[in-house]
Amino acid sequence: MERLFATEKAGGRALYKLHAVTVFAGICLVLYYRATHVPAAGAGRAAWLGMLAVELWFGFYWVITQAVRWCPLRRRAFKDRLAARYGDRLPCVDILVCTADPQSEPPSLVMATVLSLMAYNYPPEKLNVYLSDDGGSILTFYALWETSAFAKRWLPFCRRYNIEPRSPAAYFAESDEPDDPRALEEWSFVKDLYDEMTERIDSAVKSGKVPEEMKVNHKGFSEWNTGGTSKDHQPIVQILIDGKDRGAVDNDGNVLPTLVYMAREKRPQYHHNFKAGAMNALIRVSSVISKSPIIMNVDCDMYSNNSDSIREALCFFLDEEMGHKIAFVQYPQNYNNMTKNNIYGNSLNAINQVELAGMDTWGGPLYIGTGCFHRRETLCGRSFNKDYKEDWDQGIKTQQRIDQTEEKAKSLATCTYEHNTQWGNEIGLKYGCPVEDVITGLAIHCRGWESVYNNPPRAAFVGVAPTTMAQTILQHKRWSEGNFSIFLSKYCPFFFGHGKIRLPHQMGYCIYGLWAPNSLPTLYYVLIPSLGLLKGTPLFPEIMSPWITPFIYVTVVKNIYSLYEALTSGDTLGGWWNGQRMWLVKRITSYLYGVIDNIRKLLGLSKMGFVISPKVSDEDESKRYEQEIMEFGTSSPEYVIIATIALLNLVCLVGGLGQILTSGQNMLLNGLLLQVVLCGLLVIINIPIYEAMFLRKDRGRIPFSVTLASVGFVMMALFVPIF
Ligand SMILES: *[C@@H]1O[C@H](CO)[C@@H](O)[C@H](O)[C@H]1NC(C)=O
Ligand SMILES: CC(=O)N[C@H]1CO[C@H](CO)[C@@H](O)[C@@H]1O
Repeated sequence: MERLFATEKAGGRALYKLHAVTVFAGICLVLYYRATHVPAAGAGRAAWLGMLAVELWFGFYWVITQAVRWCPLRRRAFKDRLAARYGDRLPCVDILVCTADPQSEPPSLVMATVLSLMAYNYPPEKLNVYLSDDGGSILTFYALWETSAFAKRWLPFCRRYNIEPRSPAAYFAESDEPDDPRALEEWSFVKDLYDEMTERIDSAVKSGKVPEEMKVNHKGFSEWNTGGTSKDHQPIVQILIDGKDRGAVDNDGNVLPTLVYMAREKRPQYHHNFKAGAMNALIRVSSVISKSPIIMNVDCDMYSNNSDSIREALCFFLDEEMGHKIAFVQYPQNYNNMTKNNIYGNSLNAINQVELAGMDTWGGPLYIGTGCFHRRETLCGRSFNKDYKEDWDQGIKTQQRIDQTEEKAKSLATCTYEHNTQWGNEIGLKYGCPVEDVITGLAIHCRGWESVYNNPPRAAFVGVAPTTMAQTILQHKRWSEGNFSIFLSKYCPFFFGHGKIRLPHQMGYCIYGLWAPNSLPTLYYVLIPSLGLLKGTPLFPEIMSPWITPFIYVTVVKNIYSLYEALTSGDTLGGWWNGQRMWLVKRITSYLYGVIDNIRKLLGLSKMGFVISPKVSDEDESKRYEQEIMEFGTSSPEYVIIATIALLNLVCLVGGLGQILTSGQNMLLNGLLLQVVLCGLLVIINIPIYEAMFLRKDRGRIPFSVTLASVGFVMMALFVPIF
């Protein structure tokens, strides 16, 4: 029988492996040189030993990253074959969306996402969309109510003209007016309806009030009469559209997908476990309303950019040969707010195109918490068993009264429901970690399942990238901190995965687990050689020494390869260069904070915090983002670190070169040349930082207080007797 998907090996692997072997040999030579040329006691001995330790770490981390580059896979789904074989006899799908609160995630943005999900090219009676509102806000409920009405227009419109993408916000922003006058009429009509709805939602959010007549006419709003707050309220479950109700049809008379609003109970005395808690409540609530065998989960700011994604995902689950092994199908995270040269290095291209595809070779990509299709059974703790047969027809067929269903669902969304159960541990998403998704995926892999990475040429899900420095640093702090805390916990992939998943798969997980500790060696490498240059202490081989070759070879080849990887993944040359700068910035800020917070936690000093990256930014900021000007603006400690490192390297370069030139000794230059090059590169890559400190006048510049503090730190560093 013809397969429903194809697996292809990425090309050029022999060449890649050859290159990797030579780089590895280079690393070994560098380490051998370091270990055998330690200077005698005195000046640079400690610094030299530090260099040895740092290069050992970098070498080790480089080896870890090879696991996913060794032989990446590409998957291709054949949805035509799926259609030919199954027609519309497809499983039901529950789509779970979580939103935090109407201030950081504007409801109109969330509703565009919800509409794109309702409009999937999929039998609507088999589609169920659930929105969890952790803000417990009447505004979000009101927005969803408006959406359920607008969907009656929007879904037929999508089908009639087969439009893409099916998020109205994205569609009307991207598409041109149709030429055909009849189509134009409907286009304008639907666009006006959408604009009016968005305006009503936005003004309700702005005033904080829902129109009075709405409140009296629809019983759902009475849930908010009890005077609860976002942190203290009863569970709320409202079925806005019941797909089993034959009366719920769109303007063309087609059934509508089920649409459910949920705000789980919140009480100040109970910990709510952030997004994982919301997801688990949704899994339970959906189990009494639709109980579909497939659960899809997506962030509220990530709309569907391809209405066939569900069908593509099913090609993997329903494949006769492999399907029974697959627990989840992960799509990449794509952004639509990228500037051309990607100033904050946020494209995730290398992760999307190379690393996740490389994980697929060894058992499957990580679960990244959005754009993912799961089997309900595996998410609820089932272990892999080759004899297990999934019942794809399962789903709820009984015709219970809607208010009875809602009552039952509410009882599953209370604060105390999970007490003395395995929820958050063996069942559902795991608690206690800021990247609950990764740890959940790891546990699924360790229960014997595989996962599949589907990265079609046309992005399936599109979200909003961080558009400021602060947001970027925050996002990476969360990721690096969370992954490092997994590494330090009993879930460390090397131990937890031992004997359950393959070694390269464990290594793939550790690429992210070890992001955070990279910060310390990187700090060392951008500080000590530069200071050595200023004080005339050589830390690299002399220019005429043959030992200089492996240093240059490893550095040059590694960077050429990273450039090649970036260009073939869709970055520009400028984007790669900006990515290198952000690589440095992230390592000396986000990752450093990730390490510090984990240490604090180990010492019992602080409880885990969770900060939501705001998705709204003011007009000035947006303009600078579009012009690719880095945004600072506030006096945060992380900017002090960035400014200090940049300034220190400038001082060391100028001072060091000055001494070399005035001393007139070629000897000195011979020994320090690599340090001049390293320090010089750091200065060049930091040019935008100097601009933000000294030249720019706009509000996004580095504040004077930060510059002042960094000058102070640089002075201190110059007087510390390290050498
Ligand atoms: C979304 O899909 C369209 C085709 O409808 C495609 O041209 C576009 O590149 C996709 N968006 C992203 C961000 O990839
Ligand atoms: C939050 C944000 O910056 N959104 C912007 C994303 O990009 C589109 C188009 O480029 C803008 O219209 C949004 O304002």
